[in-house]
Amino acid sequence: MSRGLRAGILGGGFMAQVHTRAIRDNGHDVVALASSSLESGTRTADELNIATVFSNWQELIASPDIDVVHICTPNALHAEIAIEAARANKHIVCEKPIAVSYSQAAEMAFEVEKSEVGFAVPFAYRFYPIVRELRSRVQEGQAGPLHLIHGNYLQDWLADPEATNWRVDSVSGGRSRAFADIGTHWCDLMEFVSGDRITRLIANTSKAYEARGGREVGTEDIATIMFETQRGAAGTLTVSQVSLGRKNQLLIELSGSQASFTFNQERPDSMLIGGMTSSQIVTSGQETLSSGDARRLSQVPSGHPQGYQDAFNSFVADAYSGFLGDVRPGVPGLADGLRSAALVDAVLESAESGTWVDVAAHKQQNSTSLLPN
Ligand code: NAI
Ligand code: SOE
Repeated sequence: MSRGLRAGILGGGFMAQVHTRAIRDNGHDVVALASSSLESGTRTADELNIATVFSNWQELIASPDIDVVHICTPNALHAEIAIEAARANKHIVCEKPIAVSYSQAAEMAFEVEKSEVGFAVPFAYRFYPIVRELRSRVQEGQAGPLHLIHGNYLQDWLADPEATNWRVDSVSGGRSRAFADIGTHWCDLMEFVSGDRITRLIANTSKAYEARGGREVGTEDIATIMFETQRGAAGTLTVSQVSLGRKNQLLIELSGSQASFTFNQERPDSMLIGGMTSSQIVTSGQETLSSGDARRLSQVPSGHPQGYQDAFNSFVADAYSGFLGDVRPGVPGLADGLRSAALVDAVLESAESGTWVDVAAHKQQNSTSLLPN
């Protein structure tokens, strides 16, 4: 007999697969799926061995047999679905970005908080053991005060002018593409490991191509951002989905007075600690990880790499544990989704105005009247 929660998956693409594997890995059940049509949903459900298919997301949410709804649809649907799931009293795992504007995210947050259901957003890169190790060392002061934070998130899957996807369309994907799709991962991870926050930024966005597949492109391929943090670090971030040869290079470097710490998502089992007279590569493993939280997430013997799906499995383990009342550290939730939406709005506003934008002030201006103070 199952000991777990009963999950329903919305969407039938890449993330439907990743979420399904992670839920099952943790001993929970994937009981139903709904995608864009009954036909496509049935195809995916057959592939993933999911017993029940609903013809649309509304029917899945209404089912009394589901405890947790996983929102893996295109971005524009996230907020509307999450609001309905909260009203139906289901726990929610909502893909990033949680909404396509800060005001929409805030409206969703209000409904979720009112219903008191659990909510988690898969900023799954937080769940590599080495990320927790880096976080622990930086936050206990091994880098010293940080004076520079920089890095990039580079991909090339849209480098071909004919390549396209629903993310390119501002209606399905939202007004920001490269930054909302991947820049948000970088910002979440950087703020998570550093314990610092971006307070103001100036951004430039650009397109490699004006049209793709004969359709005008309304979203950016590239975002370059200069920022300042609460504790006074200077920062830069380059985001691109058109950088040939770069598949998923999320790279963060934190430079302080004592050391620099570097993490590269394409080599997630190690980090570089840079010093004046020598530098050190710290690899993941029970002997090398000093943080209890990092060791907790390390599931294989030293020398065996843990990858993206493992990180995602750990995310689901900790999110579900919270849904069941045992809250674990570092699970990205509603506040992190909202924070991310505020950054997207700030980047778009700065790119349009060409001026520095204060992220906190921006957030206040765009709050809806629905939000509690
Ligand atoms: P995808 O294009 O592979 O899949 C999207 C699915 O949604 C498709 O099966 C499509 O048929 C379905 N869909 C469209 N309209 C629908 C509707 N009305 N009702 C139900 N299903 C509908 O996209 P992918 O890569 O799976 O991305 C989904 C979401 O996950 C996005 O928001 C994306 O930002 C996020 N994502 C997050 C990642 C992470 O590491 N946290 C990694 C990849 C994507
Ligand atoms: C595509 O850019 C994508 O799948 C993003 O949507 C994910 O969030 C990122 O983790 C990997 O790339």
